[in-house]
Amino acid sequence: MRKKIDIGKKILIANEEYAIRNNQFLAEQKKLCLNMISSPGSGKTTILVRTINDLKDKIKIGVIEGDIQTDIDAKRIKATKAPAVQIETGGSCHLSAAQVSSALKNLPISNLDLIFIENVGNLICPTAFELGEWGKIAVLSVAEGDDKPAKYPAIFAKSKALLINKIDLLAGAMVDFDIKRVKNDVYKLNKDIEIFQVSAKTGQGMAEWYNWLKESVKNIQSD
Ligand SMILES: Nc1nc2c(ncn2[C@@H]2O[C@H](COP(=O)(O)OP(=O)(O)OP(=O)(O)O)[C@@H](O)[C@H]2O)c(=O)[nH]1
Ligand SMILES: [Mg+2]
Ligand SMILES: [Zn+2]
Repeated sequence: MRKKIDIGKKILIANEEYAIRNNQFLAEQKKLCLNMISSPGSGKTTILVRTINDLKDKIKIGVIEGDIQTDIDAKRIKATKAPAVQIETGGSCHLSAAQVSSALKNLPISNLDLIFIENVGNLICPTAFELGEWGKIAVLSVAEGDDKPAKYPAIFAKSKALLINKIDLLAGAMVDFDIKRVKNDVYKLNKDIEIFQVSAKTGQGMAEWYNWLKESVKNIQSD
């Protein structure tokens, strides 16, 4: 009797083949590629816009923007003059490696050092779909609550770095958020993860994130 493979598994296997090809392509080209994942509104695009502007003279950044609908985020990126390619998923709550493969063809890869993929705002589903990236970056904003790593562990377990964003809101106890608890919970899931506390709005803490990006680009290029 033929073995039954459920449809979800088949989709993931097909995705994996594209992801491996993207990964090989990016490795050959010595380009750092980071897949940014968070809930809607944690600040992914705001972080990217600030990072692109602040690192303009040091790292050449391109962006693949994933959204269910609209090119609002791609326009925000293009306003910085960085190249951006929009993927409208038409309802799907994650990017697929096949979509990223076509988007990569529309970026001026040879002129870039670093390619960010802003995934669809969703803390769960994008975690399961490898895109061929070198690493995942999780973003958690302090307004979402400090229990999120405990409740949604997969993304924190798989990420190379975590940006705890909107720390400006902690001033004057605008929100309750125990950073120590978050760090403890995240390190329990992933002892190697880098954690940065930032405000993409004020720029606080962003320098450490930039140093890590510069170091990561250097490592890929000297590989
Ligand atoms: N106070 C504060 N607000 C921020 C910060 N970063 C982003 N925001 C605000 O949070 C809102 C959402 O930011 P976006 O950058 O659009 O978030 P996103 O994760 O890209 O959202 P989606 O693409 O829809 O998932 C905007 O109103 C930003 O101005 C921050 O560090 N502090
Ligand atoms: Mg966005
Ligand atoms: Zn999905």
